[in-house]
Amino acid sequence: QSSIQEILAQLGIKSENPAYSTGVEWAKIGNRTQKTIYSPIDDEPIASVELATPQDYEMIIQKAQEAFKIWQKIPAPKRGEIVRQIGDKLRAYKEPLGKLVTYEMGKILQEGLGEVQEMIDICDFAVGLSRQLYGLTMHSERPMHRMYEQWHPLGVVGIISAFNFPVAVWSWNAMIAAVCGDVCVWKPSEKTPLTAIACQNIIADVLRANHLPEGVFSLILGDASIGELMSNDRRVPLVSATGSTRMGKKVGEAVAKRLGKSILELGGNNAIIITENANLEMAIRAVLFGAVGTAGQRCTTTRRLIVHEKVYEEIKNRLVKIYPNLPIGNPLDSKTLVGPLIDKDAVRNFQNALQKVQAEGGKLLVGGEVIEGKGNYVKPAIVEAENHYEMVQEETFAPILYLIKYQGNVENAIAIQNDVKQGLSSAIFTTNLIEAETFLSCAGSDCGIANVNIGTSGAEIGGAFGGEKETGGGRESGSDAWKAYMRRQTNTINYSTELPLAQGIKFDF
Ligand code: UN1
Repeated sequence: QSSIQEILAQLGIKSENPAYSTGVEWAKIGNRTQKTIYSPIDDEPIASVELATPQDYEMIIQKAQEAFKIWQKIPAPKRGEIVRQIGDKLRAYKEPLGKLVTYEMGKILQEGLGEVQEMIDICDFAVGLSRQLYGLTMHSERPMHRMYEQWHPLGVVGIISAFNFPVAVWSWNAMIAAVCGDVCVWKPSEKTPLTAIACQNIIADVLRANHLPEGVFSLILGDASIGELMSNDRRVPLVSATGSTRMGKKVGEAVAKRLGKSILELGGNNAIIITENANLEMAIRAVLFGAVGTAGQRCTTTRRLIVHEKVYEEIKNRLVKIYPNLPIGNPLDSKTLVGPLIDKDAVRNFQNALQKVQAEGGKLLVGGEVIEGKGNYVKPAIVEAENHYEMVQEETFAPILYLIKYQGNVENAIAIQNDVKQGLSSAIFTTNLIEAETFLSCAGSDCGIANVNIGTSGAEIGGAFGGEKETGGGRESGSDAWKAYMRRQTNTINYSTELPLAQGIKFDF
């Protein structure tokens, strides 16, 4: 078991000499506020970082703009080659980086490593994509005219990421943006700057080896004020933000005010429907990973369980039996399945939500205790509730599962599942074709992700990731999500010696 100091050293982070971003040329100026990062595992300090000032921001944006001039002209497949090298480096650093994710964020090591695997996978995806940034050709209505579209890079892309996936979500944005010819400025969560510095170090190495300016990928550690600067900055044509709906509304509003583009990946209130035709073994396993995995801190976490009355008691009894035996503890221990929450605020939010939902009539079936001692450990809770309760309508970023009973046909379950403000992920467990297809139909789930016999969390990078309603509507990662990182240009070329007008308009003089 390597110590945190060894891991930091492997990733080029000097903990004894707090650095804003080790290895980044523009990190060496000014007096900045220092922030110590404590591990949610044991409340021990890991390292300190310095937070950026508005002057740092200014310098970084200027460097990014300069880098864009170079980067946009490099052919896309050659940009893909740089991303390939980043993917290789991530493979080499998977172990220490995955461990640092666990130390800093608290998710179990399997998930820390899984997160780095997502980064490696998106690199592979982006490398292939770098040769497939296809535009269409159309048939012109005019003779001897050619019409087609091409996709050009946008410029500087601002990425605001959350603590819960401190590195993977950035990579979905950054690697796709990079092959598209954009340069990225990344503002990670203030709670998880160290993993971000580790990534920046890895990337800086690759850029240096290829004689490229580091401004192609920049990192800025700061608080919400930096996100605000970015959102209001016309030099940042696209801001991609992951986090709470409250934060997303602020970013979205500021970006929209200047008619910029945004990709918003905000809160979820994800449900699993279990019908009377479900394979209950599979359903239970999916519920466990979805509800208590990552200690309930994924945007795709299963927050509501909508169960048919015929199987309700069985599901409830089985879960209530399993929950007290969940291995909660140090996320580095291979037997642990539930690690700590990110910080004391998260623990308080967990307690408050449980208190409020009980005041509304919710019945706490199991869990809900805070584990005394070091670290931010809680016992995942199940609450029997009704969908309209205020707390059930909210996303509490903690392991609370609301158990909701439905009667009659699957349409009733779907109506409950859709009756929230958020629209990220959803799932149904059924072996009945009609129920499954109804759930996936236009009259079914209103979420960006809808699964059959798979839980709500743990999406693959190959699909477009994101959701509807207050989840923000953005799509990241796979499929054709890349199009949001580019601007489309329609080109019509006349190779005749006439000048015919479209729509047959005559305009002779
Ligand atoms: C997030 O929680 O912000 O689908 C992203 C999942 C992961 C990503 C979650 N692939 O659970």
